[in-house]
Amino acid sequence: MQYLRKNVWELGGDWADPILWYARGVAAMKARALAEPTSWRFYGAIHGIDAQLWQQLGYLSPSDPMPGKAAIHRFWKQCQHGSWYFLPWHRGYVLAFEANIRAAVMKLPGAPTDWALPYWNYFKPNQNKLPPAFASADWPDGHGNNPLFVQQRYGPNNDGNVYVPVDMINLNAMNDPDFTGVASGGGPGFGGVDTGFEHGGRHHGGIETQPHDWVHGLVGGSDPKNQQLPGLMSDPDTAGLDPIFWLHHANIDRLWEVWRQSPTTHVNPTDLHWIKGPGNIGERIFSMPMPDGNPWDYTPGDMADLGQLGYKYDDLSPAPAVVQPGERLLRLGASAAAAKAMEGATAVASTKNVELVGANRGSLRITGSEARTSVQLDPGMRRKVSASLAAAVEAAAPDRVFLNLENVRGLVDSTAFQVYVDLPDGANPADYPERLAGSVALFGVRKASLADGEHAGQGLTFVLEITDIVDALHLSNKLDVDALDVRIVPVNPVPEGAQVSIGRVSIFRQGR
Ligand SMILES: [Cu+2]
Repeated sequence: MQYLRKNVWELGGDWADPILWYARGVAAMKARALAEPTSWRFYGAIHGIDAQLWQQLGYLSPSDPMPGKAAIHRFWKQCQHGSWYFLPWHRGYVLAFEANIRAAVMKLPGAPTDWALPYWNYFKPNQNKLPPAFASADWPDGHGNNPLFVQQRYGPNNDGNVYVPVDMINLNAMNDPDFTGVASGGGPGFGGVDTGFEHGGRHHGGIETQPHDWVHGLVGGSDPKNQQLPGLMSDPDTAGLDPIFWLHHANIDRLWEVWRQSPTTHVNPTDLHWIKGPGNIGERIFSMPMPDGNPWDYTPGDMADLGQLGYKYDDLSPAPAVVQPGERLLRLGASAAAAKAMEGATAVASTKNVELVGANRGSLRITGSEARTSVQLDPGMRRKVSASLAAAVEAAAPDRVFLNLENVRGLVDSTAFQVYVDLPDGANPADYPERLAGSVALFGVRKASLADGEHAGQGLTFVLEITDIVDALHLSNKLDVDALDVRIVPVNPVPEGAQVSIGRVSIFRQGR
């Protein structure tokens, strides 16, 4: 049987059959005790669990019997973030969860045998609102206790109106030619940087930063009465408890397949270290509890080809492309043939020659509705970037340039901000969309800031490609400066108590 995952907004109604059956399956998993490996909360804990936070949010009571130690060690706290395992780990997690829901559904009278998880494509026009079945406290018959409803889902304005503001998310990562990123300041890659088992890694990959992290923070928000209490979706230790999590991750999973198929030069890592996964070097394996009571162990290699996994998506149309190097050449007046040649050139494996172009001085505290800093540019490096951009008109593709926000720390995961480069003094950022370097949501920042956490509180690092901005500055002769201004514009004012800071703001160049 091949299962078909469909768009949740195009099923034919707010409570179309696949959603109704999903709700019944969720209710069945929620009825099981925490200690049962196929229970709702056990599956949430596979992603992550913070006992104190779960208790504060009403998802754990001191009287809950816990699973055995072996089960906890095998299954809990597995989610892979800030890692090239982000995509394959989540693909297996969603597959196993879907199998458990389907098994629960098939025990009910009149159930379909081909139920598949719908996905939420917030990019499609008029589909950025939370699907209505998730927003209602009631079942379709008007009675309460709808298991898809979550109290702690606050939305982008922390007022309970849940939607994804479309101007805050993008698909830029779909144009990244490389799956694997560079941890030393260069491109984040479509899928993330080369790591071992990484439950909360520091460098978020391209598709992980945008739209993945953003949708988490925008949907979850935080409790308006206590901003340090996240909505479930905002924090990796609670995200798996929200039924919308699975539709968001089905969409991220779909985007991986869209990226892989178009263009055909996009390929998954062929590195054995990726294919065989962390278990192969003596680290934890990826393992999920299945409905028959047995664990299912998998490797990233097992997840690489959708055709082998027994399911597909109803829509894999390519994402709208942002400016490609070839278009840039046309813009500069090159011949169409030269531009065409350039399109192929992006597929060639890069040498990953990464160098620091400049950095700001000292740590930057983010409070209120704006923060500014200035990145000092090394004159020699600046000339190198300019020369590469100038030469690109006739020759090879130019350097790629990346803005790094290093060691971002804080206590509130729903914090999100937009990052602008070289805005004129006093300018309203909204008037300068061409200076928007990108946007960052701090999904996972609380854990990454704990001094006793896995990375000793070093925080998260985000990488935004600014090649186009630097290119435009170069073309208008504005790159010949000692420093570039960087302005941070939070979506909602950041309270002092959130303790958000950026350790260093830096710019790197990466040769093609
Ligand atoms: Cu996620």
